[in-house]
Amino acid sequence: MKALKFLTAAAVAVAGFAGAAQSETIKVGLILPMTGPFASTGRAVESAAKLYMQQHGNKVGGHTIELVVQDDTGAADTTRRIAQEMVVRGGVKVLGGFGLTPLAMAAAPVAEQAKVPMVVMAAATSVITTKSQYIARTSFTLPQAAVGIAEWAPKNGIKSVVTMVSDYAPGIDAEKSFTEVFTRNGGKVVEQLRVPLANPDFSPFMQRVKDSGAGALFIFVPSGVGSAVMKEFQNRGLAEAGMKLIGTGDVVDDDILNQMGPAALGTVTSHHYSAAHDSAENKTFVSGYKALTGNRPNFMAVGGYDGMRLIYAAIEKAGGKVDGDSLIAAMKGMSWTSPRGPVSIDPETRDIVQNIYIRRVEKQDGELHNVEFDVIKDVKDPGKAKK
Ligand code: VNL
Repeated sequence: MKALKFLTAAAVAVAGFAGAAQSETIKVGLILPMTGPFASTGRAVESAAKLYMQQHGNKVGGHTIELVVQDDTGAADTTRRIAQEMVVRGGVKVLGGFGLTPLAMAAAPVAEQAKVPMVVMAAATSVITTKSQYIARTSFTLPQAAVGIAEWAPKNGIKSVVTMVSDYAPGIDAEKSFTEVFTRNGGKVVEQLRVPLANPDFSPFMQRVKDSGAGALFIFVPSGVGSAVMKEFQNRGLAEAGMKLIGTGDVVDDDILNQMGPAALGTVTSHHYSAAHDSAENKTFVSGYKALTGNRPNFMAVGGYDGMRLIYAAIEKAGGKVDGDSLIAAMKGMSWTSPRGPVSIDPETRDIVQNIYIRRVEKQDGELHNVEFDVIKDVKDPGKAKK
């Protein structure tokens, strides 16, 4: 042991003489909604990032990683102020987190001006990664997730749909891309409803859905809100009226799915992550996350876990350099096996390329799960092609 330590020290000294970068403490600053209505997203991303560090240690490429987490409470002006403080005074080398689209948009100019990489681990509107050359994403985009169910539904007896989305950027992304692909495949969208993001009351909207006589409701609500949707879907007797429930996977969040009860059974969604995904990597992830938090990881958690992985791998690949240009260059084209399946960072858009799975809520071993039954492989964000 002593000899080994001596050797390591000697190796570092030689590397130093050869002009290699000095060993540094690299601060990674996560900005997340840790309180407020979207605190579940902040907690999921933070826990998963910590799990990644627990499993992989805090030494990368000769450097020491230090994680700093700050709460923006879900307020965009706070996100921007924290981002500024972190890079100007806090010595943060990489920004991460970003629970919702308006929060990511507020921080983007800071990343751009400071030339600091910004890893979006949760927010999912297509346009975010176009706001700075320093942004990469490990979550997903709504167009990416929505296309799967938009293709599946018309082939499986669903011909007419009412769409219901939260009235802000990712909801509009989901509504547009679902409608476009569903219609192109012979489906008909009979009504488009937009529900306020803050304190939504779903009951009058559900009544309109019921009265529409459509075959299914397509829904997007952000992570954490699905239980309220399920409750109203049940209260208004929509399932009894023959209405199917489809959507992106945000509505059947794995961390709260079990509490949704029988109303959630049979819901078919398309998404990039299910806690029930059958792979060795996912089993390790799920059991580690459960041991750390007592709960199942959801799709927000996998975004945080892979976000840390991307940062670690970039630091390693950049060969000791820790400036923003070297790190973002290292992230481009990076590929790995995530708990969700194979993923890569598109070198042109810096957005994640990943499988989108079609899943149905089923009861297995007394618990509700999003059981994957079909897959569309290596999906790039379809939202980018049109811009
Ligand atoms: C966003 C998109 C947020 C999908 C979400 O949950 C979500 C966003 C907080 O981009 O604001 O599930």
